[in-house]
Amino acid sequence: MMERLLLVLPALLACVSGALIPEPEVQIKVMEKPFICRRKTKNGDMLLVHFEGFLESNGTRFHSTYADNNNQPVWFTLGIREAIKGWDKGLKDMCAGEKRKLIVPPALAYGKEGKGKIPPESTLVFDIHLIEIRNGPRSHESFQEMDLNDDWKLSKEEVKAYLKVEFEKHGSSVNETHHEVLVESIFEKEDEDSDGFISAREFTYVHDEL
Ligand SMILES: *[C@@H]1O[C@H](CO)[C@@H](O)[C@H](O)[C@H]1NC(C)=O
Ligand SMILES: *[C@@H]1O[C@H](CO)[C@@H](O)[C@H](O)[C@H]1NC(C)=O
Ligand SMILES: [Ca+2]
Ligand SMILES: [Ca+2]
Repeated sequence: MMERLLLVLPALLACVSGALIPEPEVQIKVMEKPFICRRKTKNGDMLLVHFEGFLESNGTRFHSTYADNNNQPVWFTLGIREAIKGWDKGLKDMCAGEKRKLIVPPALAYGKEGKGKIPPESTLVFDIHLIEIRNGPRSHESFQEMDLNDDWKLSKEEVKAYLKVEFEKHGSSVNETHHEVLVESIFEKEDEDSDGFISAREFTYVHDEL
């Protein structure tokens, strides 16, 4: 009986304190919104962003993609804790071309430890310009794009055709042998029931790497 109680106690406490202590929030200010918004960001999307990050305490800039990254924006996948929690919370429902200012409390940034130029318990301010949104590799849209004959499963030919286009998009030359090997290794991992196709379920299922 006591053991059981000990097991549920933490859950109960979490409920109670959750009700009393408000979750830390990201403050979002929309600075600029484009006229046309074809789609808004959602978890799993890949976002190309320019950004500058400042310490709220004294305004020191700790990073800028303009100044510190040769003016190159960076890719970031939304909703998978790739950067700080504050970004996952603060960059949803955003349009390409939109500019936002995020004010991120330490609990959603680098917390008690801090990181590099960022001291412990720092509130951070980000100016973020979203340049482009792309479907993440596991999105529904990516699957439909790859499934050329709409039978809700991906054949090796379909995966190969997709890789070819992706490689060409990024300016890499296409090496047939290399692609065969790549496709085989993808199927080894993703085709769980080994029927020679990647089903929609097998595709969407997120493996440990995320
Ligand atoms: C701002 O604060 C950081 C961290 O405490 C410190 O390293 C930096 O020297 C400060 N800059 C100015 C201009 O006061
Ligand atoms: C293609 O890739 C394979 C293995 O990755 C490599 O051995 C071969 O030399 C490559 N061929 C060309 C033409 O680049
Ligand atoms: Ca298919
Ligand atoms: Ca399968």
